[in-house]
Amino acid sequence: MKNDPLFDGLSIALARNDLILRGGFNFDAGDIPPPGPSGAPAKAVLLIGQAGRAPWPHFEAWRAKQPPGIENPLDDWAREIIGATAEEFGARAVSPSDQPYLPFQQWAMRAEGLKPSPLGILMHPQYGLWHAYRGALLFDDVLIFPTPRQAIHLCDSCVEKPCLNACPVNAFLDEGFAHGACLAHVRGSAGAACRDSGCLARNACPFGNAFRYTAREQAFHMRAFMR
Ligand code: B12
Ligand code: SF4
Ligand code: SF4
Repeated sequence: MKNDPLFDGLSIALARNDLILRGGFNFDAGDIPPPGPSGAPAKAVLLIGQAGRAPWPHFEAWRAKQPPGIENPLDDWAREIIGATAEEFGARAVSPSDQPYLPFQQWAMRAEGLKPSPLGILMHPQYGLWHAYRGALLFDDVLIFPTPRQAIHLCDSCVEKPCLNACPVNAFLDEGFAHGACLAHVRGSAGAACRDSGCLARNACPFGNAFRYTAREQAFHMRAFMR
């Protein structure tokens, strides 16, 4: 996406906060797209997110200037930055926390050819499990995207799957994530390791080490999850 002036401009604007473009696509006839900036169904979506811990210091600097007690500071920070970027580039911004929830992971699978790990988090060939989506831009016009490629799915060649042996309550079941069992453990007296430095299963994955979030950032996400 590097050669297109729109994508270049967006990348430069987002780089001020170490956020990155995470690919996109034009909606097709089988989709029910959310509204674009005009209010008519959007024609294209472009995902914005983070690879590893890079945006965290920007967020912390922003947060230090806010009044205490904000309920969802990371969402507010991302909405502020991505909202301003949308305005500058004629798009409508949406957030992964907007309700009803938008299908961010399905969009990401289409945009970047990623597949889910056994944990539910999408596996990235370079970032491993250490990446997230902070927003998306919806456009009224179709955009020209590079031909999408299926990314290498590292979980396919990971024989021992250490992620599946690391959770003290075996929260990763064939039926899906055992949210209640995880929550009870993380909130309980035995859950200090998950609480203080992040999900043991996510941390057991050997890939994307250079992108691993700091313990402080992981504890922040865990506190939000525990509420
Ligand atoms: C609700 C939600 C949850 C619920 C899931 C409840 C449930 N059983 O559905 C709970 C609270 C359990 C959850 C937890 C986590 N989540 Co969550 N969650 C969401 C949210 C806000 C909505 C999901 C949804 O319903 N979407 C609507 C449907 C229609 O869209 P979809 O693309 O088809 O949804 C897919 C996901 O729901 C996925 N899924 C279903 N169950 C679970 C459970 C987990 C743990 C994950 C990661 C995915 C997942 O399967 C769907 C099919 O592809 C999304 C953001 C979003 N808008 O999608 C983030 C999102 C899926 N979560 C994310 C993450 C990282 C997590 C956590 C790992 C960390 C965290 N943020 O706390 C934790 C896991 C807790 C832990 N022990 O570490 C990321 C995943 C990023 C990635 N790299 O893939 C997302 C995309 C948010 C983001 N900002 O990037 N989450
Ligand atoms: S430990 Fe293996 S199976 Fe689990 S997420 Fe990492 S690569 Fe995938
Ligand atoms: S946070 Fe802890 S209890 Fe929850 S899924 Fe991860 S390892 Fe299991």
